Amino acid sequence: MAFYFSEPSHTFGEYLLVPGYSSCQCIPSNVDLKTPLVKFKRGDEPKISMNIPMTSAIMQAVSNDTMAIALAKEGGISFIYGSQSIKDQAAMVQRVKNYKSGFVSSDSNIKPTTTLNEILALLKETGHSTMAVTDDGKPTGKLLGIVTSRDYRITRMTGDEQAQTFMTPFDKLIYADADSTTLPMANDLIWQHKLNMLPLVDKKQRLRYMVFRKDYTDNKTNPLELIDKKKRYIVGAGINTRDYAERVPALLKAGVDVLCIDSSEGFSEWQKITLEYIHKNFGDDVKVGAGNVVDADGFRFLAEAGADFIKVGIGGGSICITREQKGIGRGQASAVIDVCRERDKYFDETGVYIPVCSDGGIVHDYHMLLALAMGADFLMLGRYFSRFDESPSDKIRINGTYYKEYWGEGSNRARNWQRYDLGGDKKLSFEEGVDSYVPYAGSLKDNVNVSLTKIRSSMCNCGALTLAELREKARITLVSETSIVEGGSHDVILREKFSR
Ligand code: MZP
Repeated sequence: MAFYFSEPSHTFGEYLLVPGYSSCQCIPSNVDLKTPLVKFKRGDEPKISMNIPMTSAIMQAVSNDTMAIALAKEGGISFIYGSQSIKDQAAMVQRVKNYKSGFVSSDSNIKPTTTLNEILALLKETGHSTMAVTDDGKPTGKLLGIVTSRDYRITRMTGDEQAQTFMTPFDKLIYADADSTTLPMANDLIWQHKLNMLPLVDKKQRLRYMVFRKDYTDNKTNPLELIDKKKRYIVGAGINTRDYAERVPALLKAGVDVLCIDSSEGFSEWQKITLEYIHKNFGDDVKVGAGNVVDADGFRFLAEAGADFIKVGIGGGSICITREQKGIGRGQASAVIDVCRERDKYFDETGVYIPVCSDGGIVHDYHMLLALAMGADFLMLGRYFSRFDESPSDKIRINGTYYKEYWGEGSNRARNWQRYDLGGDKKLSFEEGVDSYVPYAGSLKDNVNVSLTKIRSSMCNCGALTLAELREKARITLVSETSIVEGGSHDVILREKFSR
């Protein structure tokens, strides 16, 4: 006979936090949102932690290199989507790793013979307006000059002009020696000469690095930015259980920091095989998350298979119709509570802490707080990030209001069959996701700051200054339908109704 769960399946909107005692120390500026990303033994430090508990979803409409850079600046991690060619995904990872380290390897390079039209096409592709002109067009070729938008005037040129005719030539550039110049020295030169970028060359005039003024400013304005030992942004990437033998080495070569198996359902032998292959062939230093699961058994299975973090959530995503199509899934809150209980049990038994990620179904900012209070170490968000400037999708104006496009990986548009494949015929047989619009919301930085301000404030109401304290101290209640009505404004006539 089938197993019946004793509790109905609940989601975040059905719960509230009841405030606890807060001391005078409980002020938002004292709250630390640092959280582990990958598993660690009791007493050890995890190899990767995040400064805020947010990751962006492994989706075409959400996580490209632009999103990854913006989120890492705020302290979180993007997982670059895997439903693209290995080459394209690795190139995105590489762009994030090259973006900034103080010393950046040049990734927009041209030859002296490159035409203005080709330069404009490259600018559109990379978004980088500063291009190094090297003899062979390679990042480490002999530096002959620099082209920036100040060097050309599109309206007065035909587009066929070659870079060598309008670039700022090497003998007019301020540059520095790559071997002896430190980052503070480079920044001093930038300020002294009012430069936007300082090239660093070796004794043979070969380009080694570039140092950008804006990176210096970023450093000052992004105190939580998430960087590796070489001061490069940390970035993740999604993989699947089919082409990992080729995809994983390409992503590692591009410098990826962490991987995550992207699958709609993770309690499967495919995930075990994938995890074992990666750890056997590339070593335990390569960190791989797995999922998605929705109960204790699923967690235990992936923990024993070697997952470095475990992702929770089936059918709760805003664009997801899996529950309607297949009758599979579980309310996101119930799933998180069950899995986190098992995570704690596993930690007690083995001394190994495996972080849990709550993936999908976050509608309001307070849902993030609930997921964290219920035990999630961090969140994965799709709809939330898709609304921002930095997401890859188009911004569209409909009836005077701006929207961004947002589509599921299981939609016909994404056709990510690998995410849903159970050993079938290598195609998406039916849709599990929709193609939609979401209201455009502006910049990632502004929105993330508002959401985190709310989280910090509510944590103080619960008397918690860290996420571990929140998990311990949180007092959570289910709410009745009428008390949900009570929670919004009610029994008043909003002034905006009269001003229409
Ligand atoms: P949300 O933040 O938009 O509510 O949910 C994002 C999550 O939905 C993703 O991280 C992924 O786990 C899941 N997802 C992505 N595509 C689909 C689909 O097409 C989906 N069904 O369910």
